[in-house]
Amino acid sequence: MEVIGKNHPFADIWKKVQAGIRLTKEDGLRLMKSNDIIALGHMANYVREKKHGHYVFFNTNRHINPTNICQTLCAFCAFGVRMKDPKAYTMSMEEIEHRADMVPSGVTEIHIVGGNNPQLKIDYYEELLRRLKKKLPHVHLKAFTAVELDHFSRVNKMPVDEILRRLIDAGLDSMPGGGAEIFAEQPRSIIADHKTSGERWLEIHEIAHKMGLRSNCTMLYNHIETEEDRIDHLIGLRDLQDRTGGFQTFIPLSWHPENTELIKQYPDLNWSTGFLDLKVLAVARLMLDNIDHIKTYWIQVGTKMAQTALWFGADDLDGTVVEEKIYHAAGAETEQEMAKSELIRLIREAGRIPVERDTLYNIVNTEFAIA
Ligand code: V47
Repeated sequence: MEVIGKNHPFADIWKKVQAGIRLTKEDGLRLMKSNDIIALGHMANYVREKKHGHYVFFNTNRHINPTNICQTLCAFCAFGVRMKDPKAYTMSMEEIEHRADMVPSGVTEIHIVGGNNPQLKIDYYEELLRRLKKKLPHVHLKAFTAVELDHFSRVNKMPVDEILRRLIDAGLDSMPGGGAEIFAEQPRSIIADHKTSGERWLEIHEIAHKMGLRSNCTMLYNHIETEEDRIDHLIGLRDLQDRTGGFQTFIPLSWHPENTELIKQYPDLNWSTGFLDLKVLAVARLMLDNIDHIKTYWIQVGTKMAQTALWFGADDLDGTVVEEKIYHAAGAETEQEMAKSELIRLIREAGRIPVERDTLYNIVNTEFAIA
């Protein structure tokens, strides 16, 4: 039986998807407002398999969060704290090097993000990258969100391109996708007042792409955003990708409420549901026709949803991780790390083929694919 027959409400959209015709804002809104999760999944999986067949990419990575001191203190976030908070920390160079010493062979990426700490100047971050590169010359350093780069630019009174040039010289290889949250001004001014605007976030990624860096992109959902805000956000990413081609992966991130100011202001908000997670993922896969990969982050959706996501548009499963702090500060009940063998098991049991990649999607290991 056909999932989307000629009388199905999405028959017109399904035709476009099969013909590779770009979906409009109105199409996106219809999809986002729908509860027909099977039809959404069917279309998203079609696109996902057309691009990547049965492959699921994963990488072996580590996270380092050098400081949790943050002057931006977004209401949705439970990670950043004030300087005088008893939980405040900033890693010394010795602590950073110690973490590098603990990195086993086989790790190909270190993901580095932290709070907007006003006391740390650009030389702290240059030194951090230099020390990591010296100890781990073959490991890719994916570091600093556009929001952090904007902060470095203000603290050091230097334009972002100069900040980026210095960080690239010190060992920066690419940028993660955090900090995008939701671009629409109204919800952004509530969940992330004082944060870099959506427009500026996009501008900084554009500068980075033009300087030859690849980056990722994200969207934070399940807070006070509307369905239209989500579609506008995806279209904002798609428009930039048309101009630069620099985004590698989109990662939908559901908001976790615990220990946040936002849940105090909006006590009716709640944890995301599996249904919403799959819907946002599938619609993103359908709208972002020019972004190659869609990542599911097991740390935040949980391993069971992450596995299911591999049939709803996701072709990438992040990652071995180790020492995740941002989501665990906000109540995530997932583990803080996963063995590579477990990642492979999850992918295989979903009937997909695991392929280990590096940050730039070069294939590191296909032994699993042919096992
Ligand atoms: O920007 C922070 C989100 C992001 C909360 O680029 C929260 O490969 C939910 O961007 N509830 C950081 N979300 C994580 C991130 C990321 C993760 C994995 C891979 C990549 C990549 C990027 O986490 C923040 C924000 O959007 N966040 N606090 C919270 N309470």
